[in-house]
Parts: sequence; structure tokens; C-alpha cells
Amino acid sequence: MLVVEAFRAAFGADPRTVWHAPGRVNLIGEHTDYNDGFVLPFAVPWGVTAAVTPRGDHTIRLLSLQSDGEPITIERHEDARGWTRYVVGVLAVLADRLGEPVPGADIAIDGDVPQGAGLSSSAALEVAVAGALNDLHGLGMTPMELALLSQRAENDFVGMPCGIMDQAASALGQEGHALFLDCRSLGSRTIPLDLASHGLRILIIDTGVHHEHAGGEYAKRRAECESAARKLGVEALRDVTDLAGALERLQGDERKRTMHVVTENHRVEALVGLLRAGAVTEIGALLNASHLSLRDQYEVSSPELDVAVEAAVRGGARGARMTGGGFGGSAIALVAEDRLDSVQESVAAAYAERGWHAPRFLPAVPSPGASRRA
Ligand code: GAF
Repeated sequence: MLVVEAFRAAFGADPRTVWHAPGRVNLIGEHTDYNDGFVLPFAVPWGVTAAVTPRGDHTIRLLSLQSDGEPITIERHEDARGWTRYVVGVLAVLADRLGEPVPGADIAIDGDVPQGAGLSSSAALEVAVAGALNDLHGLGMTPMELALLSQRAENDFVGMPCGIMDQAASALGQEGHALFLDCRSLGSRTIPLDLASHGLRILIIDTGVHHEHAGGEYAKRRAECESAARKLGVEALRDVTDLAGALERLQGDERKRTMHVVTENHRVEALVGLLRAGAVTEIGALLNASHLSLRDQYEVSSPELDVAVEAAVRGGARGARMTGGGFGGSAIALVAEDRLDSVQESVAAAYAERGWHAPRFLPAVPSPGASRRA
């Protein structure tokens, strides 16, 4: 393994453990996780591998195979910058959780999640490191506990108020399955996603665009949902049972956000129902409806995502939607194998017509979740 060789070269010995954690795409259930709702992501074949050995002091030395040069040495957690925050954040929240300092570590990281595609490379990094530390310190944490620890690192240390979806998909994903997760109870079920026997594929369309304001807009959406829930007297928008009545009591953006969250939760349940009935060919309409709701009610799409979705459907996709937080990143399309070329040609042509950078196409194969590799 390349990461083991790099670890040995940088730190002079073999790592004590090696963990791998994948990125994710979300099939449906967008911006529902922090509303205590339902999500249906799956792990992708790309991820992050972390080779780790604990140290006798509190120093953290970090080497990334994706950046040139020497390991970065971090003596104090608050000195972490850039990508190192996701790693140091996991050590920091673990210390907080255990109520005692956690030993430092030598860590080498190798990742192949396509950068900027919105496929959760940061969650993969957190979960890989959390899995390794869990092992090394014999903490006996479950995959969901690893996901929660990773989410806390991102919320409290990095400062991104994300929900639990990305980390849960990375920690609990199963090959050939999507993960149905109730983000309130944290109960989950793996749902077989049998695409091949129906001659179907899920195609990732990476727009190559990431809008800078995404972080601020994400926090704003979350605050709008919390405010709407308070006005409706419910704990979270997940609890709205009378949508028409709720909409009468809300105005403007909060009204639109509520409309999206409540209907999106129903779409997740409907899609799970179709999958359980073996009707994967019929899920396209729900994907399309989810996209329209994210575009018009939740307002987190972008011109590049909209054009990708519309052109994919025009080219013969059975359905398509943006996936992840939005404002760029990737869309997914459900495509019959014999339509793959025409869908890709249609999207590529729509981008070329507008003078946009060519999109990238990647096959999304439901893959295993995090595991120890050595
Ligand atoms: C991002 C967040 F990290 C997730 O928690 C989720 O809210 C998603 O956006 C939107 O569904 O990926």
C-alpha cells in the first residue's frame, strides 16, 4: 500500500493501523438530516486511507500523499489549518469526550475522492482517522459512534454545522446497498440497490464548480429551518404532519424551506418503498421532483447543476437530481446502460454551448463503508 510506504519513509517505522473510509453520494433526502429527517445515501468506491501510530507525547505529525513536502507538525490543536483541521478535530473531540488528553500521533493520509465534486472527502478523512484511533486506543466505538464523533469534529472544531448523513454513509455503508437513516433515532437499515440486474447505472455528473458562499448559505438554511420549527411549535421540521396548515402560518423563505423538507422526507420514504418492492426502474420521478424542490423551494441548486439535470433527462436519463449540499458539486442521474452515451453527450453539449468547463462523468457504485485495512 502506497500510504504504508510513505508512512515508513516519513516516520521510520510501519504504522500500527491502517483505516479506509469512503466518500458518499446521496440518492435522496437532501437537507433533511439536520431537520431530524430521513436520508438515503450510499458509499462510493473512492475514499481516504489513514495510516496511524500513536506517539508518547501530544505532537501530531501529518503527511498527505496529495500534497508535496515534509509532514506538518502540530503542537497545539488550535494551530491546525486547512485540511489538517479535519484530522486534528477528531483528536480534539475525542479528548473532550474521554475527558482526558489523547496522545498525539504520526499519520499518513492518502485519498482518491475526486476533489471539489461534493462527494464528502472531508467526512471520509474524519471517519478514517476516527476508526484508526478507536482501534489504537481500544475504545470499542460502534460505526455510528465513529460517525457521531466525526460529525462533532466538523461541527465544533471545523465550524461547519453539518448533519450526520455524510459521516454515517461513510461509516455504515454496505456494498450493493443504500443506507436508510432516521436522523432523529439514528436507526438505520441497509436497502439493496440492485441496479445491474435492471440494466441501470447511477452516473455522477461532476460540474467542476464550487461556489464560495456555500458554507454561509448552508448555515443560513439550517437557521431558517430551526426558526420555522420554533414558529410551528415543533421540535424539528420532521414533526410537521399538517403541511398545508404549517404553510399558512409561515411566510417567505421559511415557508419554502418547510415545503421542501416535509415533502423531501415523504420522497425518501416513497423511494425506499419502491426499492423494497423491487421497482428501482420507477424511482426516476422522485429524483426529478427532489431536484425541482431543491432548486425552487430550498434554493441550493446552481445553473451548472440545473443544466446537468435537465440535459441528462433530455438525453434519456430516467431521473436526475443534484446531490449533497448544493451550490455546485455533483448531480446524479439514473441511466439505462444503453443510454449512458447519449446522456453524457447531451450534458457535455449543453455545457459546451454555454462555454462552460466540460463536466466529468463517474460511475457511482454502492460500496463498502469504513474498515481496517492493515
Ligand atoms: C452536506 C452536509 F454535510 C450534510 O450533513 C447534509 O446536510 C447535506 O449537505 C445536504 O443534504 O453534505
